[in-house]
Amino acid sequence: MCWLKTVVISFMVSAVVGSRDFPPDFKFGAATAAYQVEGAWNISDKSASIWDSYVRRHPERIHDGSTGDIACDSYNQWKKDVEIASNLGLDFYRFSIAWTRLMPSGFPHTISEDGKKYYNELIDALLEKGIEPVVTLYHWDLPQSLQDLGGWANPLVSDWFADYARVVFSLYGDRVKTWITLNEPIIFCEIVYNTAMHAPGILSAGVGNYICNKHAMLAHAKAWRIYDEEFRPKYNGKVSLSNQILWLEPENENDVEITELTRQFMVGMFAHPIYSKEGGWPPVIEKIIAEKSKKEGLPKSRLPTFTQEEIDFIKGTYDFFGFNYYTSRVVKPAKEREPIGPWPFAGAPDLDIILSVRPEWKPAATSWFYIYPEGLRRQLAWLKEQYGDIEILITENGYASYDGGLDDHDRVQYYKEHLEQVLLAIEDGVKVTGYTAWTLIDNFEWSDGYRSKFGLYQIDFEDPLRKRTPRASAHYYASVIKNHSLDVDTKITDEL
Ligand code: GBH
Repeated sequence: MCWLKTVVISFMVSAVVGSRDFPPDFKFGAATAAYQVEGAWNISDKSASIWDSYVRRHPERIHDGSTGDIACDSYNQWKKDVEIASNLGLDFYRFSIAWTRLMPSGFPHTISEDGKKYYNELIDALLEKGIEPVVTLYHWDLPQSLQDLGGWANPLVSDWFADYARVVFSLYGDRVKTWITLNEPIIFCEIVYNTAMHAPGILSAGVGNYICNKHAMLAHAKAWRIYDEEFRPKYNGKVSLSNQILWLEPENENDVEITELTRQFMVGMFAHPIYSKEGGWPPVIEKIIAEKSKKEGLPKSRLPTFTQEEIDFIKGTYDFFGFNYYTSRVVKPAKEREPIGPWPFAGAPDLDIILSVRPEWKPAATSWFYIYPEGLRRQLAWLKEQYGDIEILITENGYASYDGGLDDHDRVQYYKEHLEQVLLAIEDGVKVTGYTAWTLIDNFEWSDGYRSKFGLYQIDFEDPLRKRTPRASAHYYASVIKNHSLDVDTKITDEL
C-alpha cells in the first residue's frame, strides 16, 4: 500500500510541476562568508576589517551586541565544514576570502603566509572530496586601512580591489574555476550609506551610495578584465558578481510602470552597466536622479556619470548572472510627504515609492523576510527578458528562523517550494545552472547578530569547538542532491 500512496502523491505533485528532476548538469551548493564564519579576527598578521571595527564601535547596532570575533571558528574548524559539505553531497561550496587575512595592509606588497595557507588548505580539502570551490572575493569586509582612505567612496578603490583580485587569482586560479567578485553591491553601498546600519556605519544618503555604486561597478569590471586577460587563457574559469534581488510586483494595476522603474533602480543599477547591450546606468534612472538633483539646486546629478570609456570598459564583463534571492516586495507610489522607509527594503526617496508586502506572504523570523517562492521564478523570467538567454547561477537562497532547533520543518518547506520554482523556471526556458543554499552553518547574521539562524547545520555557540549538527533541512537537501530530484520525502532520517 505504501508504494501506491507514494505513486499517487508523486502523480499529484507532478501535475503541478512537470518534472521533479533537475537537468543532469545542474549543480547544488551551499554558501558562507568569511566574516560570518571564520572568527580568528586578529590571529597571526590578519588586520582589522571594517566589520571588525564596526562591531566594536557600534555594539548597539548589532541585535545582541555580538561580534564575529569567533563566529563559527571556521578558521580552526574548517575541516568540519568540508566534512559536512561532503556529507551533504554538495557539488560546490561557496565561501569568501577575507582580504585582511590574505593581504593585511590591503595592498599586495604584503601577502600573509598564514592567510595564504589557510585558503590553500581549504581549497585542496574541498577538491579532495570532489567539491568545487566557488570563491567570493569581497563579502563586505574591506580592510579598515582602506576605509581610512575613504573606502568605497575613494575612486582609487577599484584599483585596490583589482590588485587584490590579481593576487587571489594568481594564488588559487589553478584550482578555483568559479569566481564572484562582489557580493551584493546594493547592500554594501545602498544599505551602508542610506542607513549606516552596516559597516563602516557612515551615513551619506543619496550621495555616498551612488558614488559607491559607480566604484563597485568599476572594481568588478577591473577584476573581470584582469582575469580575462591574464588568467583565462591558462585557467579557463568564470567570473561574475552576485546581486541581491528582491522580486518586485505592482501593488495594483496602476503601479505597473513604477514597479518596472523600481526594478531598473534596484536590479538595473547593478546589472545594466554589465549585462545590457548599451551599458551604463539604466537611462530612466539616470534621468530621474539628475532631475531630482537639479530641483535640489545641485550643479550636477548625485549619481556620478560614467565616461564613454568607462561604459565600454564595464560592459560585457560577465560569464554568468549570479544573484541572491530571499524575499519580495510590492511597489506603490508614496503619497505626498509620506515617510519613506530605508531603501532598499522599505522605500526609495529618489523614486518616491514605498515597498510593502502582500498580506498572504508568510513572514519568516526577521523583519525584512516574507515568503514568496513564486517571486523567484518571476525574477528569473524577468532577468532572461532583460539581459538575454544567459547562464544564471542562484548564489544564495535560504530561510531565517529564530528557533535554532533541529526539526526545522519551515526551512525544509522553504527549500522545497523555492526549488520547485527553479524547476518551473527551467521549464520556462531560463538557463539556471545551479542553486546555492544559504547557509551551510548558522553564523553571524550582520546586524541581527546570532539571533537569526539560516543554517542547514546548527552551531552550538556555547561549545568552544562550535559543534555542527545537521537539521532536518540538511537531511532533506542531501536527499534532493543525491536523487537530483524533488521526488524525495521531506522527512528523511538517514545518517549524515
Ligand atoms: C545576504 O544578504 C548576504 O549575502 C548574506 O551575507 C546574509 O547572511 C544573507 O543574505 C541573509 O541575510 O535590517 O533592513 O537593514 C541579503 C540581504 C542583508 C538582508 C542584511 C537583510 C538587513 C536588512 N540581507 N539585511 S535591514
